[in-house]
Amino acid sequence: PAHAAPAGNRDVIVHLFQWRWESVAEECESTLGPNGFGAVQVSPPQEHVVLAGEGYPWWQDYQPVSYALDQTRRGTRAEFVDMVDTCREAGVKIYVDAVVNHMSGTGSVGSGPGSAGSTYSKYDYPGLYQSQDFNDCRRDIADWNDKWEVQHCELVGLSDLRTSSDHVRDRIADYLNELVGIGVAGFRIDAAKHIPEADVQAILSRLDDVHPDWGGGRPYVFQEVIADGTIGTGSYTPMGDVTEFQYHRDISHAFADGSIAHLTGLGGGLTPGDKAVVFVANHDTQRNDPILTHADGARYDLAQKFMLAHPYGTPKVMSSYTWSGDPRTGPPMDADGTTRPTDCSADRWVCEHRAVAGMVSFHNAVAGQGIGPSVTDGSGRLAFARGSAGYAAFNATSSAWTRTFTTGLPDGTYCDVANGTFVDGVCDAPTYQVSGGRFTATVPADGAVALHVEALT
Ligand code: LAG
Ligand code: CA
Repeated sequence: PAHAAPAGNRDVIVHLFQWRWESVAEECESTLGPNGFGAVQVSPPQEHVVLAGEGYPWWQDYQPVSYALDQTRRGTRAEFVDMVDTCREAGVKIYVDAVVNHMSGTGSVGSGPGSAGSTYSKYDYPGLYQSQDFNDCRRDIADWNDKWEVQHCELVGLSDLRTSSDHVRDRIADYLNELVGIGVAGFRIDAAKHIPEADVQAILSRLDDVHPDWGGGRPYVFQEVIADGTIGTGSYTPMGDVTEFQYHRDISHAFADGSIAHLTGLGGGLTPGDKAVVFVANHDTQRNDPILTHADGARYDLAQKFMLAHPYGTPKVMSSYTWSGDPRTGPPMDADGTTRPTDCSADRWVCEHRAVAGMVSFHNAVAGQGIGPSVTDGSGRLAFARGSAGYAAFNATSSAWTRTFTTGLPDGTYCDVANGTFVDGVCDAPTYQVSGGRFTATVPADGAVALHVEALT
């Protein structure tokens, strides 16, 4: 690789939502590896429905019609394999979004050739699943307070797999193990709450160990569980990590409201941090229930930077594309619905992960350090130490914040990784002098300053 991958703990996930495989590979080499990202969550790689009549929406991916990897709107199987190899060489894992609760729904077409040409209709996927492989409750989930319904009826009309059956468990495991064989290191389990816990357990127990470059061992798994009074994250933590949606609501409201002074305690009372995947926004919340998203600009970037500075949870950074009006709008695409390569300075790609790339180095450098001491100034400003390894200040107000901060940092000249990157010893950001443990900074409106011991210039 062109850059030496930073050593140490690398667990930060970036969701390159809807990116082509070749674009993910380029980003691993140019940006993700050098800045210390741990993994990319890629969009679902299995064959999916093709909904020309609806303008090729992004959510085609969440309606599998076979587990063929060749091909999706994002590229061929060969391009997928090349992406996994290229990213691994750059020190970056690939986590696949595994859509295994269901197959297709009725949608605008109830049958058809899928993206790789397979014939199918709802409840009938030749050579893979037939009618007996789907649960008997062939209607939408109606009573979300009834756990059995949530797990055995249909989520937005999607044919619900009979995951209690060995045949279904084996086919899902075959699919996931094909990906592990290619070098995929982990999975997001889509709609995990809709799969009975024992079925998730039975599927995961069939998985092979990951590539030796990742140390062998079980694939990393995080389960999408939108906890409610009926099903909590604790039901799924025995099988792996879980998404913590309350964290998303807490951090997003705090930054949206400019009320962040209390956030040293963020995550208290939620899923234990070593089991929680945390995020400011995801591809669903940014559409269905937006609190703070890429559309909010600097304040949103600030929240993602804070997430990377705070010790709770495994951070998942969002990388989006914009749409106007209809949230079903797919990514930049050709006339036939094939996704276009990402160009962060063109089309509708936002690439907000690049604005926070330097903070990934902060997250990695301060791993294992506690939070504090901290200082505040009103409700919109908060600064804290991460032991003697790092110090970060956040200003969620519309005016600059100038003060002298007392840190545990050794004296020296530090790269401000909140406002640029530190790669191969090169600081592409302002620098600050720490002397006697103290430094004076002007933290910009809706901005941050962050110093750590692995970015001494
Ligand atoms: C998820 N997690 O549990 C995904 O994060 C979410 O993005 C998926 O919904 C959902 N579960 C199923 O995997 C997305 C769209 C839905 C879309 C669905 C299937 O948000 O709007 O449903 O993917 O493509 C669409 C239509 C529905 C229709 C359904 C079946 O919007 O009206 O009933 O397709 O035809
Ligand atoms: Ca189910």
